[in-house]
Amino acid sequence: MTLRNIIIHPDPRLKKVCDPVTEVTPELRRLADDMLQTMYEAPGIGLAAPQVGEMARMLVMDCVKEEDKPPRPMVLLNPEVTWSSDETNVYEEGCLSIPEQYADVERPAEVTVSWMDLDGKPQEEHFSGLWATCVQHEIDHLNGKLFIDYLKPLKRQMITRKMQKLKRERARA
Ligand code: K1U
Ligand code: ZN
Repeated sequence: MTLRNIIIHPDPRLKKVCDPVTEVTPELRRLADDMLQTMYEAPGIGLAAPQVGEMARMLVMDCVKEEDKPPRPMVLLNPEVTWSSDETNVYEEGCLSIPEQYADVERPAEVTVSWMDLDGKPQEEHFSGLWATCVQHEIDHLNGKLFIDYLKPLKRQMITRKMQKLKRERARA
């Protein structure tokens, strides 16, 4: 397994709509392993393929926070929200592509998501709580959308400028 570099906003790859996965290849399985390892190491609770520069509709997540519970690594290919609740939830979101910036985002509190697994089989599951927030945040990444796109323009610009500064500093180091 290889740790992948996480792309930092602003970057055109984070604004693109990703391509559907048509075949589960050994390379795709390797990417899934790499993404899970990269997510756990960050640490994070989710990661979408475009965040590591791969423009495929694939995400990984594990929202188990309790240390006494077993981890639940999930890999979702071509995920789609098939139902969302009218009830909404506000969660202070972060993003591994926008380090150390957090903001409240309102989303449906519960969603049903269908996807293909790494065996090529269709799956469907109902998500609530942090899992629902995370899966929606990750599906947004596959559609070129970031959590800051839900914020007022001024706040979004402020965060973008901070990230431009961070990238300049990292390039110099
Ligand atoms: O997609 C990403 O950038 C990952 C992101 C997912 C996410 C966080 C919060 C709400 C929705 C989606 C992260 O994992 S940011 C890091 C984070 O939230 C976290 C890190 C360690 C422990 C617990 C949470
Ligand atoms: Zn993110």
